[in-house]
Amino acid sequence: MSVQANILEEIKAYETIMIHRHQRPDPDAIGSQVGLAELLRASFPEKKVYQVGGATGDLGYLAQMQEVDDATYQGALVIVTDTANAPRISDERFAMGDKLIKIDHHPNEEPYGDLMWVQAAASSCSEIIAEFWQLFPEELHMTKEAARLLYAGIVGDTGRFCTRPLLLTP
Ligand SMILES: [Mn+2]
Repeated sequence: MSVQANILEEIKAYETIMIHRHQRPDPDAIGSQVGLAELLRASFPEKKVYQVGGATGDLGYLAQMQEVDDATYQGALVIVTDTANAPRISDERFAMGDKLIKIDHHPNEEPYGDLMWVQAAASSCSEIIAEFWQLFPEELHMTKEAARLLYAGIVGDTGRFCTRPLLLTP
């Protein structure tokens, strides 16, 4: 089974899914994190999916984080996007889940997690999440909001030329 299929199987197996990203987020961190969260909410409405991490500051127009208590991590699947090494993950409670998955596009020099999908050739982690959807079009449902977030992440990491307010303000 491919790692992508494996990740989808794990997502299906868990009732609660916590999604983290790196500290001091950029558009790709939030785009990949919340883009994946929106994709999973649309595809598996019976599951509880949370986006977790510190405040998003001037990127608040992209998305807000959710407040969760420690108990939420009990028996949960934790997915971390766009984060090369564990010390950089925003909110150290990522380690409190039942299983940990790393999805990233930085060189995999500091691996972590039970499962890893690392594709260093990808422009952005948001591109990898978009590819995840493309691999399983029967099971994963894209939404306008997920597309907006993934687009912001892809543009943010692909060209630092971005005139952010013009391109991305909804
Ligand atoms: Mn990135």
